[in-house]
Amino acid sequence: MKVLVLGGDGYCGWATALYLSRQGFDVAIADNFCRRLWDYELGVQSLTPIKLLEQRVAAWQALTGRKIPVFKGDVTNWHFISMVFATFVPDALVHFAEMRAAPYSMIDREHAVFTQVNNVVGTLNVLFAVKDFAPQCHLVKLGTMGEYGTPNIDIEEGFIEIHHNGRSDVLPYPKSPGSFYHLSKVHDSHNIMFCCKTWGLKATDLNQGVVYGTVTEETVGHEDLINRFDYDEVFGTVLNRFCAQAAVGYPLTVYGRGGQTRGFLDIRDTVRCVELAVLHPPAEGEYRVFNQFTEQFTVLQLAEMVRQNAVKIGLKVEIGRLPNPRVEAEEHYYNARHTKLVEIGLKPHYLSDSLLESLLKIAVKYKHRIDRNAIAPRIQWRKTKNVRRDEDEHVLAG
Ligand code: NAD
Ligand code: USQ
Repeated sequence: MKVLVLGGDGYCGWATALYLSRQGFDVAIADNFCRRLWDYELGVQSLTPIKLLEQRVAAWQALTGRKIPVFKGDVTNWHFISMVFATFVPDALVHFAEMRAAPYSMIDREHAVFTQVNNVVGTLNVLFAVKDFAPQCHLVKLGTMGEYGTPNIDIEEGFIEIHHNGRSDVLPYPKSPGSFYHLSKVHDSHNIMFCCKTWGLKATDLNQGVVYGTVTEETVGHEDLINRFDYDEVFGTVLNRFCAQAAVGYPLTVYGRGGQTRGFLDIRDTVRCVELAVLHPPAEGEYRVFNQFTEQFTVLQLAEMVRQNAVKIGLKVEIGRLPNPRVEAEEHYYNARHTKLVEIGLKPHYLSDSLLESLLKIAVKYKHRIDRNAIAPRIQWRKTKNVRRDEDEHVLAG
């Protein structure tokens, strides 16, 4: 089966492309490397040293004999994406190619507009490309648990039965996202659902929780295959950040009261969930949603787990408490259903002491690459003007 991985140079995309290739799928990658450009813009880099995509796919071919063709270009460019589809004609398409950092989307008007144009226009192009070039292709789209927000009722998998004035219907679950980025995913979901209904496309929206870890069976095979590990305030996600902070003795950055609860999963489960979705396609015209996470934690619980495991390997760790730069509930009800992927075969890797210890050891191994100035949160959700790091440094220098 031919699977096109859009965003295959990124954190989830690279791990997924290799995993699917090893499972025997014919994989191609498309990416425009904007993620690497955002590192330059923000003045940060992955904790782990990652190689150029050319080196990565060459190393994979040398190691396994499996070739992964690469298409370089922007999904928001119709000529590019239509050329990719006409050339590769995928049976399934895994769409990771979006700007995925909530803080980046909240920097200012320019970044909010960029995020929504990049994500919403990119996905619209993908939908038209499927319709025009590969109508049988199954679109597997990465959404986010953050589309739902934190309502005071149980969260269902995409749809909820509503009884109203004596009548009932099954309708999309209400959305209450918390950033311009999360909003872009809601807009995508509506567009995808509409195209399934109108054109008979088939799509799976994977509402993924926060991913942690960096190692998969494939990426440990050779140093040229190493995956990225973000720890900075913009692209770093909470558990990976806490591990990097522990490695350099930086007090763990718990925002606000720390009762924020989210769904989490190991990157090894991300790649398996995508495979399971690809292997079990929906019917023609069907738009379905899977909630893709394995466990839920509060931010404070994670900080405490990191602290305990860090102490075991001789690190001194304090839990810091920072004013929350975001506008979000800091203590709330959270109970999100996540059974559909388990029903089709997911066997979760739960967060364990051994996994935390190995993540901490990776962070310690590369701690010389950590810039402590990239850790503190500067981007504010509230109505203040955000100052970018380069401007900040300019102001300080002046
Ligand atoms: P990432 O930023 O590491 O990777 C995204 C990749 O897409 C990058 O290589 C980037 O260059 C590419 N890309 C972005 N816009 C593009 C465009 N217009 N044209 C071509 N390439 C483009 O992000 P990630 O962490 O791998 O996330 C992948 C997807 O999974 C995103 O859609 C994200 O919203 C979703 N997701 C991620 C997480 C997480 O914790 N990392 C959690 C839930 C959902
Ligand atoms: N948080 C802290 N301290 C930190 C970083 C984060 O307390 O140093 C808190 C945040 O305030 C938030 C929670 O941890 O309450 C999660 O933040 P995050 O940055 O780890 O994750 P988030 O911004 O939600 O975004 C990430 C990915 C995004 C994906 C999302 C899944 O970057 O692409 O969509 O996780 S979900 O959270 O389910 O929406």
